[in-house]
Amino acid sequence: MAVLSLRDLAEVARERLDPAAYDYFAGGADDEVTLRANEDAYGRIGLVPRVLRGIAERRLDLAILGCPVSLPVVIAPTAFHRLAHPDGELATARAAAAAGTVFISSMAATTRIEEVTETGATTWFQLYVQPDRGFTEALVRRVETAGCRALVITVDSPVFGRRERDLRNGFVDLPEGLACENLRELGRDGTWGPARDIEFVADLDWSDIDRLREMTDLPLVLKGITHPDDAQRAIEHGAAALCVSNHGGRQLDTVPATLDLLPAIAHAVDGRVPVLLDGGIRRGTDVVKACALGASAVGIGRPVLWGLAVDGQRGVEWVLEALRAELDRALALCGYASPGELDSAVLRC
Ligand code: FNR
Ligand code: LAC
Repeated sequence: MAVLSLRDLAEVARERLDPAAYDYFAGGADDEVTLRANEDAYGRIGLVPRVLRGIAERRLDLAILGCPVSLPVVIAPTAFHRLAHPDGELATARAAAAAGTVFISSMAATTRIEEVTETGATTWFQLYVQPDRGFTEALVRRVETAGCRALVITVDSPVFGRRERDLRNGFVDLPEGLACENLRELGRDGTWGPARDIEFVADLDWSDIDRLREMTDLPLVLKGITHPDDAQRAIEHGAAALCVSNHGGRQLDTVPATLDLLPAIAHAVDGRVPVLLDGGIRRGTDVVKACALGASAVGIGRPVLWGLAVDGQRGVEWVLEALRAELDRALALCGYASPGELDSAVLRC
């Protein structure tokens, strides 16, 4: 099959991957209502182009939290890249560097953060605050030293979502030989100890964000904001950016599509900090719609895993270049010169 789109690529990845790994990557929580809603939301909004504007060239580049990116698409944090391809997060990071965008490493990465940043990719680190506060602080120091440029705190996971595909497949842990490499501690003898399990912390509250704010000078991105009041509080507690996310439909099911949540959050934020969005981005026109509703940039999760599964670094580069070409074409057809110029005038809801 000729692979022309991100959706084609997902089909090929499904054929290549072990079925349980595929389901872990593809699946969502409970009835997967949110999982479907994220993608479907883009089909419900129309684009109304403007004509004869003489836009010969488009500019897709911008800076987010001081990090230059060549397009408004970053790599959302996803776990276990070595389950998709032996090169794992190294391949993803190299693809991000080649395309000129940010790689957000998951705390549940199967490659140490130090090896990821050595690729030269602009890297942000996604953190699940752990109940062992000493461990959390040591990890923050580690990612600072490794050269990460921002800390992305995932706040939508006080407990773990229930993924019935995984329960059915008996997918409860990583296969032999793979581990969450950022959850090891360096022993006195200079060797890395065993990897801990990630714990989900139900008593996390805003004071934990304050503590992190005091702990580090890295910009904090709060990921998993869905309510405008929480967006407001996040800014009051020092967030440098927000990510509107429902975790790709993997945590609380029936949360609305992120595209539908975005306008109220953009309104509450009122330009004070950049707003990112992830969930269901599969086309350049999706990026146009998210930017028109107030996102500075979007994150992609599963498409990166499909690119990795099909062709490692080259597969991820293909995903980013396909989105770049689609976004550029969509902007030209809409009559806009850059994503930053888009507003709701281009939409028909
Ligand atoms: C995720 N996501 C995620 N988020 C996070 O903060 N830490 C993590 O470790 C993971 N792990 C993870 C694994 C897999 C397999 C998926 C699919 C997702 C959520 C991710 O960052 C993002 O919010 C969604 O993936 C965005 O939706 P799309 O692009 O996959 O539709
Ligand atoms: C997931 C976790 C690891 O969504 O965030 O699978």
